[in-house]
Amino acid sequence: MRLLTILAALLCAAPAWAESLITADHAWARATSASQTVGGAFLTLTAVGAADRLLSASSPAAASVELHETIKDGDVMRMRPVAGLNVTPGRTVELKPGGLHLMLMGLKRPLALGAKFPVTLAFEKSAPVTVIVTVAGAGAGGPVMDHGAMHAHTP
Ligand SMILES: [Cu+2]
Repeated sequence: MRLLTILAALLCAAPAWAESLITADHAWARATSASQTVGGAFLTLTAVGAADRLLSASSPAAASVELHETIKDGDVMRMRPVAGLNVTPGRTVELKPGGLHLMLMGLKRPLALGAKFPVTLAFEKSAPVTVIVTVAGAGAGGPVMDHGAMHAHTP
């Protein structure tokens, strides 16, 4: 699994738009089962010039894409949308399982291992950046997050 993740990262290190102030790479997602309608996607963001802010994302693979953070609420891991994500020069922002991530809502079809799809990131200042996301294994990069826990309440 770990190897797949590294492989996915290497394959996806495509350069972003030359004029963009933001570099996005190591984009990957987790494979989903046929019954899943949401999926997590992960990548790293680096500001080359001035500070910027990731405002939203979109993809033809899903009805919508939300920015999520994962919080620990007692013993329950929950996710909640965030309005935006600051990207500061010299500091790589890592979207990863159990932390910040892109949530693909309303998947048009399951994310199959090895499949690729584009995600376009919209920023406050920079031109939009499109990254190609490669689907890794369902358990890649950390424990599988229970999206059903999103609206869970601690007992
Ligand atoms: Cu999420």
